[in-house]
Amino acid sequence: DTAGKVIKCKAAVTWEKGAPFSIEEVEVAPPKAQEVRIKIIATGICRSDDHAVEGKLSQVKFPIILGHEAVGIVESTGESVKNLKPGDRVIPLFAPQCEQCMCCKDPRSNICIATKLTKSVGVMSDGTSRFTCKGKQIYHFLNTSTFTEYTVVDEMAVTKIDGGASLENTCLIGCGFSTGYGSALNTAKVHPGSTCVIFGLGGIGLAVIMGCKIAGAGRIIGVDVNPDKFDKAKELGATECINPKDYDKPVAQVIVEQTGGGVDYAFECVGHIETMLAALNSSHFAYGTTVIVGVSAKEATITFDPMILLTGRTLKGSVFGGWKSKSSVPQLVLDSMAKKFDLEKLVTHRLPLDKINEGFDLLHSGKSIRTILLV
Ligand code: PAD
Ligand code: ZN
Repeated sequence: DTAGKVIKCKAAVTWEKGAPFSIEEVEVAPPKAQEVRIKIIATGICRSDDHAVEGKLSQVKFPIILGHEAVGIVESTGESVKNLKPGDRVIPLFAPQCEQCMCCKDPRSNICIATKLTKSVGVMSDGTSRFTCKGKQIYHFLNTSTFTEYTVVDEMAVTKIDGGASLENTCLIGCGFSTGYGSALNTAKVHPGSTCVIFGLGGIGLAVIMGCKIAGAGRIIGVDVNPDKFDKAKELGATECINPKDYDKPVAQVIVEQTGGGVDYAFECVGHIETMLAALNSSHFAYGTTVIVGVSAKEATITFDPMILLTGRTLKGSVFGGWKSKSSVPQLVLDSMAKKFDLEKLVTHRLPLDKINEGFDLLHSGKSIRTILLV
C-alpha cells in the first residue's frame, strides 16, 4: 500500500526550454488536503505540450513535467476529498472546475475563477510542488502533469469517469477530442446545412471536423499546408480540402470565392496569427463566426481593420471546447462508449513513455495525428 508514502517512479522531465525529454526517477509526494494522486495509464501528445517545451507559453517554469491529456486510476486521496476513491477511473482536467464560483455557475463560461485566481504557476494551491528529482523541485503543468507514472492534482482538476471506459484512447477526451468537438458544438454552435472551414488538420482540427459533421454542416472545408492530412480529414467528414500553397492568392480569397461570399464558421486550429487572420477573412461579412482554438506564442498580437466586424462578423475563442470539464467529461466518455464518435480515428501511434522523444519527432515531422504514450 503506497497511500501516505512518497512514491518513486518514472517520469519524463523537461529540464529547460528546448531540451529533449529526459526519463528520470522522480519522487511524488502524497496528496495533501483536497488533492488526489493518480496512476497515469495513457497520455496523448498535444501541440500545447510542444508549445511549452519551446517556451511559447507564459505559464510555464522549468524544470517541469509536461503532459495534460490523460486517463488514469486514483491511487490515493488527501484529506476531505469527496466523490473520489482509490481505484476510480479518472481524467485529469487542465481547465478545472470548482463548481462554486460565478463562472462555474454561469452557463456561458467554462473558465473557473477559483483556479485562475488562487493558483500560482506550476505549483499546487499551497504554493509547493509534489514532484522532486535529484533533490530539485519540479514544476507542475496546466494543473495536470501527465508524462509520469504518478501525478498529484487538485480535486477540482480531476473527474471520475465510467469504470468500463477504454484505457486505450479515452485520454483524448482530456484535451484534443473535446477541444475540437466542443469548439464546433458549444463555441461556434454550427447549424445544419452550414458551411465551415477548418485551418490546421491536426488532432484539434480533425476533432472540429467531427463536431461539424455531427452538427449537420453541409460543407466542411479542411485547410492545411501538409496535404498528407487530407485523407484523414475526408474520412472524418471534410467535403473538400485546400492547400494554400497551391494558389498564388491569399487562401481567404480562395475560400470566399468558392463559398459565394464566405463561410458561416471558420476555425483556427494552428496557433499562428496569419491563419487567425485568414480564418477571419474567410468568414461571411454579414454572419460569419470565427473561432480561435490555436494557442499563439506569448508575445504575439493580432491587428486587423475593425470595420471587418462592423458588418456582422463575430470573432471568439474557447479553451477546452467550452465544456465545463468536471461535469461534461463523464458524459463525453459515455458518448464515446456508445460509439457516438470514434476516438480511435485520431490515434496514429502508440509508444511506451520511454519513447516520448520519438513521439514528439512524429509530431514535428507531421507524420502523426495523436501519439498515445502508454505509461
Ligand atoms: P498539430 O500540430 O497536430 O496540428 C496543426 C496542423 O496545422 C498541422 O497539421 C500543420 O500542418 C497545420 N499547419 C501549420 N501551418 C499551417 C498553415 N499556415 N496553414 C494551415 N495549416 C497549417 O496541433 P494540434 O492539433 O495538437 O493543436 C493545434 C493548436 O490548438 C495548437 O496551437 C494547440 O496549442 C492548440 C490547442 N488549443 C486548445 C484549447 O483549449 N484552445 C487545446 C489544445 C490545443
Ligand atoms: Zn492539449
